[in-house]
Amino acid sequence: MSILTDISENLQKGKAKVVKQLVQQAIDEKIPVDQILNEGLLSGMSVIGEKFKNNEVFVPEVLVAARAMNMGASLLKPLMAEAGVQATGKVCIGTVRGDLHDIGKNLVKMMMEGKGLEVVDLGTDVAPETYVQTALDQGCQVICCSALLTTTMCEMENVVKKLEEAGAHDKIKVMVGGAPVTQAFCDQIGADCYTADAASAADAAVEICKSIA
Ligand code: B1M
Repeated sequence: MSILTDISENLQKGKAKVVKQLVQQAIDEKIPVDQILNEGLLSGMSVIGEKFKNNEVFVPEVLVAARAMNMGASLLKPLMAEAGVQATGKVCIGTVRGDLHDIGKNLVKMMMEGKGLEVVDLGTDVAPETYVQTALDQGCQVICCSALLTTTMCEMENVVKKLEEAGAHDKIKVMVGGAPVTQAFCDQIGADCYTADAASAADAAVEICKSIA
């Protein structure tokens, strides 16, 4: 069994310590970071996602898998940051109000830091005014909103509205993403950028920061 399959399978079993050890071993074996992430950690998480959807596993199993995912990903983070150059811009990121899912948000953050962006992490369940106030106070060029629930993605529109009320939408842009979010939804709410995955989100944020600077 390849080490990446091993990471994926142990993640599905929620064996966080083993996942961490295997990720370290993969790093030592010089396996590219994006491969460890995509073929090891994310592949395991997507199996759990499908099983959760089909009621084959339940919340506790998903939680331990998510913990294993975060432990493995924490080892990759500094390596991604190492590859990055000097700060290419500053963004704030969070999961929208009412939504506690943070795995995707953490991945986006990790990818952005890997691209040399300074990232202010607001965590989960973030109110629209918190995004906007943070961006204004801390000089962020981009507000990044993640949502995983169809019932919470509407909060993204409130972020855009708050930014407009503050008269700052010309200087600060809003990026949106997460499983239920689409380009059509992004256009509908007047957000500035949608990307489907974390790596594209990081590339897009760098481009936006460059265009604003
Ligand atoms: Co929840 N959950 N969950 N959950 N959960 C989903 C999202 C769900 C689709 C499962 C299902 O029923 N099939 C479903 C939502 C259905 C819907 O809205 N229509 C659901 C539900 C219903 C719920 C609860 C309501 C369950 C309950 O309590 N009955 C509850 C809600 C709690 C709350 O938030 N208020 C809940 C709870 C949980 C756990 C706590 C158990 C756990 C979260 C743990 C954590 O995050 N720390 C959890 C999990 C893990 C999932 C699934 C299984 C996996 C989500 C995930 O992390 N995916 C999910 C099922 C699934 O997706 N198949 C599910 C991996 C992650 C890397 O993907 O976040 O999409 P994602 O990020 C991607 C891209 O979307 C993109 O980059 C990432 C990778 O490249 N991206 C961005 C993300 N943010 C971006 C921002 C960007 C750009 C790209 O720009 C700013």
